[in-house]
Amino acid sequence: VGTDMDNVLQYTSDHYASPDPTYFGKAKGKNIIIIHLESFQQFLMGMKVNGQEVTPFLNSLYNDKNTMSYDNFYHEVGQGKTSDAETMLESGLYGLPEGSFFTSLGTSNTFQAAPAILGQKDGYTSAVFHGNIGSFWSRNDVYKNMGYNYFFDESYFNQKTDNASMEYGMKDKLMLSESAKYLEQLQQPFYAKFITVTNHYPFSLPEEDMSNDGFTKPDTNDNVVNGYFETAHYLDSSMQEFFQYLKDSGLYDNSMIVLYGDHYGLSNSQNPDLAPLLGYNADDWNNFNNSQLQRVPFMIHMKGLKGGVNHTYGGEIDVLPTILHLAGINTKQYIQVGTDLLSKSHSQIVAFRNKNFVTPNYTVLKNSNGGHDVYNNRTGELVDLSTDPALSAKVDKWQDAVNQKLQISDTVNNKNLLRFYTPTGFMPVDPKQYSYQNQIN
Ligand code: GP9
Ligand code: MN
Repeated sequence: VGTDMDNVLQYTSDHYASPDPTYFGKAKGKNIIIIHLESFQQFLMGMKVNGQEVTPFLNSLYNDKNTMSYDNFYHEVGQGKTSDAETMLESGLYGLPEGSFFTSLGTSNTFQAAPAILGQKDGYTSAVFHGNIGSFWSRNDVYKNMGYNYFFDESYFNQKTDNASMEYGMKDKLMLSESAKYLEQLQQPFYAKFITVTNHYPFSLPEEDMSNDGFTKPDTNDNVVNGYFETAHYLDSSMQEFFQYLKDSGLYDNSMIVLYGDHYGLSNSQNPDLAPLLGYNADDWNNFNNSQLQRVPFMIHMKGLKGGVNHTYGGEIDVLPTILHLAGINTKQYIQVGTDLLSKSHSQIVAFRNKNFVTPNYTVLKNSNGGHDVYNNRTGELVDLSTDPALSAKVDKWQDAVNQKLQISDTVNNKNLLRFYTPTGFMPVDPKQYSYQNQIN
């Protein structure tokens, strides 16, 4: 164990990316609101269907002068889907190559995660809002290990009428509007996460929740593809309502709001039906195109923040150091394998959970012959590595870096190594301190 931990510490110290002083502490003491946009992919941004924008509010936010938006930000989840995305954002470590880290190890492992770090370093109160039952993905155990003060699950919400919920929980608009009464009572500054769910497979929005703004879904051969645009449109409108609430309540003025898409909504098998809507011929659709659709939105919005669309390559593993640095918290001593997206030394090699990866110029995907295919991002063409030994050597070097990063993370998680390492000034989290039982209803 000694050597394992030594290797991990060596790795994080070698790969540490120091914060850019322009951004460090920009959001110091602000509330931090994380909005988890379920199954929301980047291609939706700015897209029109039947002449109408799918996500008009999020589009305006994306282009807002106070939003830092990313257009080369990738999801990096495996089978753990939502829970993997949460794992990365909260802990700075990946989910597992198989299964869900939340349900297998997250219930017992030691964490040094966002709620505890922000709570201990800067007095943040932390809370999660989610309209599903608390045991889904073992959240009610995992959040205690992360040091979340509150978890407002389905039992905290009153709207239990027949049509208030769908398969994975309460409809977003109902969950978000009813969260207000709890959010307003949280001691500030708070770190609050809202996990939306209506834009979830199979993307079938009930008639009564459809907008009356004339939006009509596309008409492809696949109903799941068509429905995706309708539920995304609903999610967009629920975000508009939520932002309006934040403004009306005054919380907006002292909050940094972070939005991200957790993972794909449409799977590779559905992408050929989606292709024509994106301007592609379904017959030409290939694995490179699939990998491009792993992009999800990442936006940081705050009054006074200098916005713009940032083309830096990165992924979900990079969010925690980015946010902590904005909050003015040093990350050097924490075991996090991503790097601050705003740092001059941020690594732009984006590792997918299956060891495929993307760099600003190339996309490298395992092929069925046990080797890998290298695509040129700009042209989408396959690169012939046999004619370019220099590039071939680089690809091998990048692949080693990707493998190492995932392996370091897996070692920490599989061996529960954080129980042997407590950063100076950090107090281990005692999950017994937290109870999420609802005593209100
Ligand atoms: C359910 C939700 C969905 O509570 O967060 O998880 P997913 O199926 O996307 O992993
Ligand atoms: Mn999800």
